[in-house]
Amino acid sequence: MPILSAQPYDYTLPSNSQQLALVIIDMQRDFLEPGGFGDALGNDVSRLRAIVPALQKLLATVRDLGIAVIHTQECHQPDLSDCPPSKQHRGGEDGLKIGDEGPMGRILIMGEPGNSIIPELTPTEEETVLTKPGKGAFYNTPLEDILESQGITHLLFTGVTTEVCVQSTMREANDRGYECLLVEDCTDSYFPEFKQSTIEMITAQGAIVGWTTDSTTLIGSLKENYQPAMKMSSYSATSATR
Ligand code: C5J
Repeated sequence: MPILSAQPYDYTLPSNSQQLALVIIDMQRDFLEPGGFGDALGNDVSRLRAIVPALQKLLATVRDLGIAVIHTQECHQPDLSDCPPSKQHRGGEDGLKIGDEGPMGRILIMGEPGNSIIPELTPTEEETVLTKPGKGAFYNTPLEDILESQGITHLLFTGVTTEVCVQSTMREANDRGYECLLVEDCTDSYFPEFKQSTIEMITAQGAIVGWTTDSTTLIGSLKENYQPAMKMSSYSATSATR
């Protein structure tokens, strides 16, 4: 089994890359751009952009190797039927609430401009895009069925924000038996100290929730241990449809 240098100790990658998935949590305009949900809650959204180049490099490697990619988007139905009042009414007293009209459309509503994934990480047609009403990506979504049907056992976590949706999803995955690895320079928080605390909580007590590493180490190990996916030539792609 391929071994990856990680904290609190080495992480064992699966021997077959098809058992692995990159999970990109909520890299949507709502959290990274002014006028979205993150901004409405009073956060400095600009600091989250720093992870984009590292995440782009990791995504490119994962795509080359044919590893599964799952993008999530935190959002609600336009009629808010999947948004409990307890969630809708939270936030600062003056700021926009979920469902209110903002500069990028209705806040945190499915299909609105602010809800789209940032252009640098636009999903391909083969990748899974999962809309989720909760902070954790397993709550009220088909994620577990999707992973089970594809035989995925190991999850690489990235995205925002580290201590909210990323950590919630990683804990849900850990309880379901997945081997979870957080990529430290591909996740961030509006609060640097919360990111650091999350890393410490996850890796404490012998990886009680999972492992962490950095994208350079991960990319090196993925390239060393897995073969690039076979790309269909235009000739065979055409002939396959005949
Ligand atoms: C938050 C998230 N912070 N994606 N959502 O409300 O972390």
